Amino acid sequence: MLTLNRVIPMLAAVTPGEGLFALTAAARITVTPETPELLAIGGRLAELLRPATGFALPLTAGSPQVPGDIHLAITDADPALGSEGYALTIAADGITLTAHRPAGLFYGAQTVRQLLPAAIEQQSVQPGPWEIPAGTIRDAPRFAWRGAMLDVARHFFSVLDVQRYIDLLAAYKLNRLHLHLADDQGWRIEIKSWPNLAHHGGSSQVGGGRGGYYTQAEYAALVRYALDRHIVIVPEIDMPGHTNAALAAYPELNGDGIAPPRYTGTEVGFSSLCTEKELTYRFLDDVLRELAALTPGPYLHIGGDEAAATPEPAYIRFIERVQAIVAQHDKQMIGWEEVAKATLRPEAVVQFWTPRPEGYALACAAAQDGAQVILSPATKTYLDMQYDPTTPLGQHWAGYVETQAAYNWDPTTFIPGLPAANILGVESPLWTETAETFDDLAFLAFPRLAGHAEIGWSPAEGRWWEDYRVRLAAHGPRWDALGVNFYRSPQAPWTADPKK
Ligand code: TNX
Repeated sequence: MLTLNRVIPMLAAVTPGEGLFALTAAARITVTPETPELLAIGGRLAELLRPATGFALPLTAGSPQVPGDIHLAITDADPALGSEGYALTIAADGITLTAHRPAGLFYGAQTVRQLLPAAIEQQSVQPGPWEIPAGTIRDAPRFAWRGAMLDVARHFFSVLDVQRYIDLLAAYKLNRLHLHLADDQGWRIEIKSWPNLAHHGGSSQVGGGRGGYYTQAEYAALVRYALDRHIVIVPEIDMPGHTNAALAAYPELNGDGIAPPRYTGTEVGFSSLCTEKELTYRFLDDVLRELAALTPGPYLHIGGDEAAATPEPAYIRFIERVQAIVAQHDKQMIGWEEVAKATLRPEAVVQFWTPRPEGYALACAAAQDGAQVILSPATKTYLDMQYDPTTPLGQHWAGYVETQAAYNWDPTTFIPGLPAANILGVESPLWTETAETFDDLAFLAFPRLAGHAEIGWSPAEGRWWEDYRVRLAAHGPRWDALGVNFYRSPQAPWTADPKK
């Protein structure tokens, strides 16, 4: 079925045209101006389209467009497209993609990919034809923050697994990957000044497996890989609670100076850094300095959730000291909603997760301090919630979250009294107490994450479930082609036809 109404996230504006564009063996991908960044974006589009088409799709710079080409250009003509928007003209004689900034071209290329039949995702040559109906598209995101969080602490995931997840996020125009790098069960990032964090703290995980950690070189490569796909990695070291792995590695961080055993269960709220020792703040200064040096993005996430083992006055003093350390390293602090118990600096970002009166109050208190709020309501965005009582993975402390429930909500009306101006965007956390393999991650994330991507990108007007579920179903063959182990929710009319 030839239609422009097949893209997730839903396009902001579409005007159908006459006829169609057919990608043929003669097509080239051209870019102007000739910069390494644009050549990289054009090159990535060519790499996506070559395996299934079998076409050469040579990349050329600066050359005038020949009929049949896909042309990518940065222009000043339409600054209203902003830093991530793009315009796309699809006509019988070619495709023209323009944007104000490179990120827009990257997202426009994802749209071209999705407008082609699902068979474009296959890794072997398919028959085609490779047609897109003519029309014009103008598309830009609603929210600046369109994120996913991956918990690599409860279970460790390899660099390759994280890269694969990044590729899927990029296909849905997400732009932040928050990595939950430390928790009770494991510490996952090499810190050179405190090496036992990774060596000992990294050697456990839920259920007692080997765990693991990223060397700084591996982590830097992940940051680069994500940036090449216009995704900023946001590192989180959770504190003062969720710290058993660090406390096991360095006994002096404990109030009593005695290291606890490593922890492989799934309870929360029992551990705390000693907030009264100066050593704790020297330790955090070292950790955050090394992390800041690995982080080109502006944010450091310090967790701050579920600190049940830290008395509240001590917790508040702790958060206020840590936010000063983050600022000394020229970063903006992000914390889970509990950090709003402290007086926050105006550049702070608060991540809402508890859809209960306390959570709403903390989000509103944060906004009153001038903070921006990321919405991660557990009842909608927690990818570790079971879809229904029969789901073999996940938990249900926030309820069951089926595909429609995950999709049917709006960030600006979700928290009563939170001004829209304080909403930075949406993020979908994937906690991994029950997820051990990439297939487990994929099953919990898809299809719900696609709906969250649409909530973060698409205009609220015109977005509705009955239309979405049909578009969603057409992504099933794409995920099949990519080997993504998605959940075939009974709520969407899945099809197996890769021509769709
Ligand atoms: C709550 S959400 C947590 C995590 C758990 C998750 C499981 C949040 C800030 N804390 O420690 O992994 O629930 O759903």
